Amino acid sequence: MVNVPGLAGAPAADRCLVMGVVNVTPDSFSDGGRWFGADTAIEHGLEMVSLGADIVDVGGESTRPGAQRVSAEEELRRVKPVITELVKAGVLVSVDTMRAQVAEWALEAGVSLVNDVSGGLADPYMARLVAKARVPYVVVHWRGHSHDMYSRARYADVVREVHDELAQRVGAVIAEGLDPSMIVLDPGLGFSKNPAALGPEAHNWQLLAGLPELARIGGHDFPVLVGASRKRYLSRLFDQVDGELRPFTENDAATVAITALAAAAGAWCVRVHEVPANADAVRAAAAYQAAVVYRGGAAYRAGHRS
Ligand code: PMM
Repeated sequence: MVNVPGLAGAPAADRCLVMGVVNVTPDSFSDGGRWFGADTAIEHGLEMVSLGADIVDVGGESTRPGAQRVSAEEELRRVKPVITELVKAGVLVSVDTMRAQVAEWALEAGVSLVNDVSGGLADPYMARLVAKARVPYVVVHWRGHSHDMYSRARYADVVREVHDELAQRVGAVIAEGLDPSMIVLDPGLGFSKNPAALGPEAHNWQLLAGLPELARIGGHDFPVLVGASRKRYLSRLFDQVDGELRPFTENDAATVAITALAAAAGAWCVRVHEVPANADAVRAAAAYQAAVVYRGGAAYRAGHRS
């Protein structure tokens, strides 16, 4: 696993970290409306920490497929009280925003990380702002805003193209002053990706299978964040009832399976809605990884004895 040395206050990363999601929105597809009020959102963030979240990711703009944008003022109105109180309580907070204006306020309020689902493409001022603040920056693979993102889900080789587009973004944000050790990559599961479960169009699954390949850019292994939780491509694994996809809230067990697989593949962090089972899964994956390393050493030692 690749660490992020710039994330002050993070636990020693001998395992994949768990980022709990607080969407302060009325319409996010996975938990829309549940944490829309500031008080419930704050309570939920604190509860997630008590259940094992290492970081709490606070966002005020829904990016579900088809979503229209909200104004910067509305986004700020939603996140301000939540970020303020969580930082005050000593929580490691990240802000989930595509806007430099929102990130700037959040950095002054004490967030430890900026999570930008547009990878710096939505706002030309974002990368320079984060560079100046010297905090980690999550660069997510993105091809455009949510209102028509499925029309852009066209790939000949999804892993190669997402890798190359992320590499371009890495070059661009470094040119804006980002320290390479502060960059975290994210394949952007669900963002301009086909939710198919099988075949050449199963973009999300291929990206999960290609994590180490995605993260290696210019001979350097970047830390990877995986946001698989509850997304539509998980619902597609299960039979439809009356032509309806299974509700996203029923995808938590499948999410835990992805967490274990991603953590075993070396992911730095997983972004999830339900913390406890995922917190268990990253610990199980760490023990599994340690045993793989131990077995490798045992085989090596046995080879030297014979
Ligand atoms: N997905 C969503 C929002 N923010 N951030 C990162 N880094 N990676 C993601 O995959 C991601 C994200 C959308 O999901 P939600 O509406 O369930 O929060």
